[in-house]
Amino acid sequence: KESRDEKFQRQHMDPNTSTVTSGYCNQMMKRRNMTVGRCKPVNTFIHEPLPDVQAVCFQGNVPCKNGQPNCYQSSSKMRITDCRLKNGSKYPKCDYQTQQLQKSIIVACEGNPYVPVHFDGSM
Ligand code: UM3
Repeated sequence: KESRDEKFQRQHMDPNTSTVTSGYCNQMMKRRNMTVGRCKPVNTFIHEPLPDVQAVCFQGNVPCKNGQPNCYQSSSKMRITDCRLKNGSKYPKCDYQTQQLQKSIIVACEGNPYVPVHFDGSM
């Protein structure tokens, strides 16, 4: 079975892409199985090495959106792509807007080793 950290990597890690095209989200949301059963409405891909993203678990502690205490904000801006379902897109035709950004990321971390398991947002 897929672990929570494997799921985070499937949904959020794409270290080897630096420049994205307009079709990036449609292709990647499908390829990473986020269009199975429903279209996941919002999802962020991170274009930085995995060790740099894992290190965020030891950076600035911030409260998570759901009130839990185990979220962390990256001290540096990271290259990310936000995928947002377009208005009017209806399953199974999941049509996404692709937006490339450089922002500080916020992730929730769990376990031993202490690793990212959820993407909480960016700022
Ligand atoms: N989400 C992103 N990026 C955002 C905001 C939300 O990927 O900027 C995702 C993370 C959550 C989901 O999925 O939306 C619901 O909040 P996850 O817990 O599997 O990472």
